[in-house]
Amino acid sequence: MVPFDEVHRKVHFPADRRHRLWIRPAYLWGLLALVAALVGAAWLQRLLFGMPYIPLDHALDVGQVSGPHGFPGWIRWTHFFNFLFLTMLVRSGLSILADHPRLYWNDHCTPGTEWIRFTPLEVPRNKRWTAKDDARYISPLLALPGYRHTIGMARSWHFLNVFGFVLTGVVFVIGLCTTDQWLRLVPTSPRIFVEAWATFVHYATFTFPPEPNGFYGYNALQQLAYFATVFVMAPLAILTGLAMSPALVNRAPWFAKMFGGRQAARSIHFLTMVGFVCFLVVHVTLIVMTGFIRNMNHIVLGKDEVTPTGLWLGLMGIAVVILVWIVAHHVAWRHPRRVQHFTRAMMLPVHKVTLNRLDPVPCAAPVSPRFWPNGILPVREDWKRLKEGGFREFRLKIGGLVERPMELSLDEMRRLSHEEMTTLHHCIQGWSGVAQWGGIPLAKIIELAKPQPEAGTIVFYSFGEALYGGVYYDTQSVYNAMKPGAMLAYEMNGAPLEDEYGAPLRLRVDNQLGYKMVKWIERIEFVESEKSVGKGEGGKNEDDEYFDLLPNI
Ligand SMILES: Nc1nc2c(c(=O)[nH]1)N[C@H]1C(S)=C(S)[C@@H](COP(=O)(O)O)O[C@H]1N2
Ligand SMILES: [Mo]
Repeated sequence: MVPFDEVHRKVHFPADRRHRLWIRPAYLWGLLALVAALVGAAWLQRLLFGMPYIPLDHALDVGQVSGPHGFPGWIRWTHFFNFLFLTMLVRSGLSILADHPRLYWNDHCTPGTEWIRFTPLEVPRNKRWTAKDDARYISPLLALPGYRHTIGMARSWHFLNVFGFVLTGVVFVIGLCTTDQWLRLVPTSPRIFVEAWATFVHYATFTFPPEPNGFYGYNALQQLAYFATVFVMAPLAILTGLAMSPALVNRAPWFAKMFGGRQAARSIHFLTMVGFVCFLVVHVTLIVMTGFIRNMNHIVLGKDEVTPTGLWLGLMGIAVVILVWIVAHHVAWRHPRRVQHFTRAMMLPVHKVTLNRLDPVPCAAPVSPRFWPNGILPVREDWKRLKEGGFREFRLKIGGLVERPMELSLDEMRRLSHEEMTTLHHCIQGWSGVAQWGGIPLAKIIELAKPQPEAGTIVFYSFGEALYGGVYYDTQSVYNAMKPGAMLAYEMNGAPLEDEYGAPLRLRVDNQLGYKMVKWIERIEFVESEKSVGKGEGGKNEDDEYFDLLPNI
């Protein structure tokens, strides 16, 4: 159960819960102009040339059909599960979006460059404003699990449903390809575009086109819409989802570039969601308006009849989906640890054989003009004293299961080994940024300290506190610490690390998300496994916010 004490209430249920949608005016006008142009053209055509003719092909000759028709069981079930998983993805996605309520086309996420934002606030320039400060409240009626900064649980539900969504899609496409049902979706003649436009002219001028019986065939616009959701939007949603993975993007920057970059991928991921929701609204409206009872029998029972059974069963199906939303909401708030562990059991093995094997390569982009900060500056007296002395007195303590425990000053580290790497930082909240980091490779620390064979995990303890109090810490497997670019950084963009960004020392491991990269490091400790530290989940965010142990995505 998430404790809803004063600190949690402040984070999850803040006083400022205003919603506001702002879209760059040029985009809004562009969209309006596009819609006006299409509808205007439709009216013009109708007024000047009359309503365009739509050929009534075999689809209308009910009962005399030789081609594909009907809705076999695999279509009816995948249709149901698709509705379930898609709505769960949308709802959990909205919680994720609210955690960084801005979308950009540039990977620097420079405040003011967003094209859309879901917050009334502009980023203040005169005070420290972290990404956590920027997170917005979203109603749990809309989002899963809703409230503010619940991204740990939101991601759990999102990823669990990805498994279901992808599996459903695979079953559906295999079904299509192994029967003649694909002919109902895939356009086989360019004539379809002409007919689709003719159909659009009907709708846009408030006239129903001649309606084929959906049991036997679709109208051209309908077919194109179905084709686009299955073969364009769904793959695009999956690929842009992957293009937000630090492990993948920092190994193969071209993957994100295909979509215009990591943030463009995030924007497109959002737009596919908008596409799915628009589709859902239009789809349901037309289902209701073009023979609701018959249509429900088609998709629920697979029968072309006009009896109420399909409608009732269908409404029950919808009720089941809504029940799943409600149960998921309660499970997220009451049993977050179980959800976290279940998600880990599903994801970790997959990550270990896929994304986690990828090694980061340097990023070619220029450094970001303004890198979003996160976290709470240390308030400890010893850190403040060290800071006053320019961190000359700072000694990094390295201990635990090592043959050679040691203390190192910044100068000593610099002399031991210095490496530089420019990387794209990915925060779990959604923003990214490019910076050049300079520091000592973790591989060098491991070589010097000589961990004992049983030491599998390195713990990094911060001088700073975490969101809900207590020392901020996180862990790395020794395996990951040996990767290229894994370093203790004391420089950022060629200058000593500023306080805000983790002075005197911070971690960089750019195949993972930002929360793993502890700032203001005080000491590091080699242990057998993360289970012996804190609540045993692998880090302060993993303990308190139900984040993943291995966030390669
Ligand atoms: N000590 C400490 N380290 C921390 C955090 C924190 O809250 N405390 N936040 C993490 C998160 S969520 C991110 S995204 C990065 C942000 O690094 P930046 O402030 O340099 O952008 O630091 C990570 N390291
Ligand atoms: Mo983060």
